[in-house]
Amino acid sequence: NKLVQWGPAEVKSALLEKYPPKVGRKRAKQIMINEALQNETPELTANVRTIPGIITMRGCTYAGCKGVIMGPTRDIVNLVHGPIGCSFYAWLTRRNQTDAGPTGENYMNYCFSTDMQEQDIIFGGEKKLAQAIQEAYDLFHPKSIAVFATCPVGLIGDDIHTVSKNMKEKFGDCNVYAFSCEGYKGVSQSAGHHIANNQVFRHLVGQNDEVKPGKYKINLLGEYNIGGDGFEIDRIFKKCGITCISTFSGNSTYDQFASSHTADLNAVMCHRSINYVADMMETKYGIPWVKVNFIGAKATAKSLRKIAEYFGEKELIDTVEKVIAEEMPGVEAALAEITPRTENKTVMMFVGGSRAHHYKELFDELKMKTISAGYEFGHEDDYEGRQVLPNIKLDADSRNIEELEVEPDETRFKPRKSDKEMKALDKAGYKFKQYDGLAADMDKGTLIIDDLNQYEAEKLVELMKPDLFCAGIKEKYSIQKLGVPMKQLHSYDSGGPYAGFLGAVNFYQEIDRLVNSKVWGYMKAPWQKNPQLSGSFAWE
Ligand code: CFN
Ligand code: HCA
Repeated sequence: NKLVQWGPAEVKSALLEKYPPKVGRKRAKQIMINEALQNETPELTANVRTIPGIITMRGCTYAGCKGVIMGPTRDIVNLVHGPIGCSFYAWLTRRNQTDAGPTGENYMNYCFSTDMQEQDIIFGGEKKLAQAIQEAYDLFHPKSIAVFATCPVGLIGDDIHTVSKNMKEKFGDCNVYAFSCEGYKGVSQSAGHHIANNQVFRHLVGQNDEVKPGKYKINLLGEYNIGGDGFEIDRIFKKCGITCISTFSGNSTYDQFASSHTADLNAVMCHRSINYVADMMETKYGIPWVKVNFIGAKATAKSLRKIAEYFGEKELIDTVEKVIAEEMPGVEAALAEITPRTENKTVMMFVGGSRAHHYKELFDELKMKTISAGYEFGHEDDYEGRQVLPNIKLDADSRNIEELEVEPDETRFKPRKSDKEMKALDKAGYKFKQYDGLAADMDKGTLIIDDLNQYEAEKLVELMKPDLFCAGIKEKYSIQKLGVPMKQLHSYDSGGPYAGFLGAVNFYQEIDRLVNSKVWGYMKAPWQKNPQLSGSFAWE
């Protein structure tokens, strides 16, 4: 076992060995050997620009805005102003599912684009954009059209906001607005989440005051219905008698966003992508938010209890307990059957801004060991588990949100602050929100790596030989070629759902099949394993 020979410090130096000194010094700050002890926690740098030349796993700002936040909404026409490739890239590749029923509108299957050409870059694309908005309106008469900027739009300066505003006024019955989410902005897709959140809050939230029927009203924030996760969570909510007014944004509709301010509580699943909306709704409408996680059966039970506890009504608390008691035996039976085959297997996870943490719950349930993990674009709070609340200034009438889209300078931080440090910050007047972060959940001596790149991924696998590697499509085949099974935790390959109780069982079964498959033993041809012929070439 290589792990015995290679301690985390040796692995870290081996990862950095080949870099030029300056690059090595920068990357060293993003690779942390976890101490899992307060006061001893070393520092980690996150949310900083990827060094040019490095093949990052990250995506762009446009992907974070159009693909991630707005993509899963089914009855808004999402029109991309840019070259066709940008639209094609974000066209259902994320596997966000929807159910429009027999009569509901669903534009998710369409790929709307202005198909920008060289002449638009030279002469400007605003007229073409207005024409495309008109065409979409004439064809579908949607409630809403959202326009997304791609890199060239920002470079030539097309005023997408004025074009959208003019079209909105012209139509009268269709809300048109735009997102300045040019791909190059910020350091990752994270900036795109922020830009999307601000515009969703400005143009959608609070548009419909009609109070929906139902008890225990919540919004589920940061759930995108990948592989049908949201359907399983909806099933559980229904069973518990919890009314979900709006999901941001899995299987969502324009009207759900518009009336989301009528909910009593925001349950935040992916904090990284949607915390801005949660904070703005708390500031403007006084709706508090709690962090939840429906990945993992135990985490699901814990999250349901957290929601019930917020409402504090015996009826809900009892129903939630009854649902947990009904669902858990199936989960436990599956685990009893599967864990003897998965116990002590090792896994690495490098995904986005929350899944590397959320999925650790499922691997814990399978008794597998997460030996290295990290985010592509997580911020300090995603590692640390503590958010310093922003000082948001909201103008209630004009919905002016002070721009918060600025990316920070390089920040180094301790993923867990000591009590002493916390007290000092408290004294200085900082307000905090506390939830679980990745670092606190990782074992001592594990490697936490931010913005892992292709070179390091392959090196890491070579050195530590995990039983399973989890990341995205760009990593999939290079890892499999190294003879290690690979599970995509973005698109779930073609699987899912993995959320909730039924999703957890589904996940256990798939991981069992992956890590216990015999196929990996055939990676080396018999003559590579046991060379029987030795000889020399004639010219030697
Ligand atoms: S569905 Fe979410 S859970 S929204 Fe975010 S941070 Fe991406 S698209 Mo890929 S799978 Fe990933 Fe998270 Fe939140 Fe998905 S871990 S990278 S931007 N993500
Ligand atoms: C994105 C979307 C993505 C990509 C996934 C992957 C997703 O960042 O543009 O690399 O496999 O989940 O679809 O994160």
